[in-house]
Amino acid sequence: NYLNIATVGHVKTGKSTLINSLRGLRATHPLGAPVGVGEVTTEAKCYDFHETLPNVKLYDFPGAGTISHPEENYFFRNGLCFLDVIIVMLQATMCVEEINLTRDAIRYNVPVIFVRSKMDSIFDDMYHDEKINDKSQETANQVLRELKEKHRRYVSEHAKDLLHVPIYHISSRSVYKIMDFINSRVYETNPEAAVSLQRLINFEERQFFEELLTRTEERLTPGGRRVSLYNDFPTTSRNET
Ligand SMILES: Nc1nc2c(ncn2[C@@H]2O[C@H](COP(=O)(O)OP(=O)(O)O)[C@@H](O)[C@H]2O)c(=O)[nH]1
Ligand SMILES: [Mg+2]
Repeated sequence: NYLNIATVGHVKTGKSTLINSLRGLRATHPLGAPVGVGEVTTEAKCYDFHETLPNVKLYDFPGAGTISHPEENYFFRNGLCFLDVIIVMLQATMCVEEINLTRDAIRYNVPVIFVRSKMDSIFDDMYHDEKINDKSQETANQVLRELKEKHRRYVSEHAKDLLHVPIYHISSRSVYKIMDFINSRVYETNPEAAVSLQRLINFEERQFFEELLTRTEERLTPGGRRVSLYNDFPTTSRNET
């Protein structure tokens, strides 16, 4: 009995990179998902998540087919019944495809999590465009609040029924650092190792993780114990968003 988590969304929204970063695998790793490639098939690829979660599988759904071609959306709809969590990767503005897809998923009773990735590069761009004066955690928190408010207003206006769907703004670069930390187990012998993680600009990686693992737990161990990956997750969050 497997728990199936899928990333879906337009091409280049960071779906494959998110899956790789959750697995702690670089794009060049033979078992990693190919990154930065135009997608031509409608076939989802399946990956193992983490050794402590052997029943959890990650599916990389290609953007083309699941999002752009209405007739091929049929394949996705058919696949929906075997998915347990869908991560819808958003761009700067949410399009009708993402809205329809999310409504489909909800209709099939599959929980959806919105994710906007690449926050590190969005943050960098804002700095270079002089929209922000520094790259501190406080400024990151302010940017997060503004983006979340913007998203809330947009959804209120265009898809009010989706207001309850959570959104997390993350950087897969940060997810890599966090997963490397967890997988190295360095913190068992060296508690100071967490300090370098504290210096990382946090977007909403921790909140995203918690959401993902809460969804995972609900399906894997209803009313049961917390999965071990969660316990290993270091407290890096300094943001109060
Ligand atoms: N800076 C930054 N780049 C990212 C991030 N996620 C993905 N990318 C880059 O965005 C491009 C597209 O990513 P990919 O995962 O292939 O997107 P996909 O088409 O949705 O699977 C690649 O060049 C990635 O290196 C991120 O969190 N931060
Ligand atoms: Mg991809």
